[in-house]
Amino acid sequence: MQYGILTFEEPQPDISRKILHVDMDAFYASIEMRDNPALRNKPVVIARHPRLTGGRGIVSTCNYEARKYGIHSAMSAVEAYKRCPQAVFVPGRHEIYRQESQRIHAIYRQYTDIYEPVALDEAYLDVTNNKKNIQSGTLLAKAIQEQIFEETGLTCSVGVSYNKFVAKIASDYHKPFGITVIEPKIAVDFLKTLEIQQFHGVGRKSVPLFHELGIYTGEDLYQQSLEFLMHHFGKMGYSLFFKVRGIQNTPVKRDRERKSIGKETTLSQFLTEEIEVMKIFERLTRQVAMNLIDKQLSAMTVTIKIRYEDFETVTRQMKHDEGIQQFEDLYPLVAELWQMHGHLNKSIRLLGVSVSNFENQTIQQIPLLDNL
Ligand code: TTP
Ligand code: MG
Repeated sequence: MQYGILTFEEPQPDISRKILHVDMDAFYASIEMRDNPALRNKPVVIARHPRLTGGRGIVSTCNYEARKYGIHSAMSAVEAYKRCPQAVFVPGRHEIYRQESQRIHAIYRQYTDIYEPVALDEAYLDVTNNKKNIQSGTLLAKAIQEQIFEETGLTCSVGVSYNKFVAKIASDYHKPFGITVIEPKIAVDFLKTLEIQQFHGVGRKSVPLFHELGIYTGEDLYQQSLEFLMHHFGKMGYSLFFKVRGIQNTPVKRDRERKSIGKETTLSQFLTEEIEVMKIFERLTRQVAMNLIDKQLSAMTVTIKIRYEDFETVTRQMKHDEGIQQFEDLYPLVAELWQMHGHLNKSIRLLGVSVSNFENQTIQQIPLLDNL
């Protein structure tokens, strides 16, 4: 098969699997409405009121009523207030959101052991061979949706397809409380109808770049050669070329199989000051710790990565006797690794923090579930 100057064997989608993507509807906001009926018919924004924070603060999410005013996640709370002054601002209760997430994960485990949590409210399930012996993806999706509703009072939307990418787009297609099934034979036609920003991985920043190149829809994307997409978008272009053809064969990864969790950042301005380095390490460590908590994992090994201006790259790791999950436990180790192995004789272009060597999790989950 010829794509521009690059030649490949004809790639084939793997259509042997049945994958569900489950995503809770307005997750934090729905929990708040469930627990406080007075909020139910009002626009609800999960953020501290801008009056209480001197204007700082970011919207975590909002209910569907508030979305009618154009409010969305990651917007400043001040902007949300401008768009809808009568909205009720509710500060987040993260411990409760985590507990609900645990309950939902316990439901997934009744259907399959092959599930991959992506965020607190979102997971992929491989149900090709499921514990309920239900063949139909649609019936499975209905059963999970109903069980989650009965046990938690919360609604979710489910995408059903043969790969993770299509299932994720499908779960977003009919929200809230929707089920969207995309069979292999209609997948490419379905993908062609989408807007470019609906392709997972195309971030807000890159949308204008696609538009400049005349790519507005899946159909436009489909018309481009692999060479062209790689030239303009590198690795993302490569992956999109196949995704728009319905090809994405990465399996649903069980957490147990996950080898490491990490975050790294390439710095637009090289670092020359210790205080800047520590600030970045702190941010990366926070993100890694959040990820560990979301996935209910504890790690025994911590690694830092430093890439200097001349591309010399140093990775150093430290083992700990017990599993670590919290930022407060992780950060001192990161700082120590930096003190022992880092220097600023040259400026720094990239920093990374990762954790690996996970402890067995089943033991940790029992007390959490018992509390419910
Ligand atoms: P999402 O699934 O992106 O959003 P949602 O569940 O609130 O709404 P939707 O019905 O569109 O799926 O995120 C899940 C939760 O993660 C969300 O309730 C709050 C939190 N979150 C943040 O804290 N910050 C963010 O920027 C985003 C996107 C989500
Ligand atoms: Mg959601």
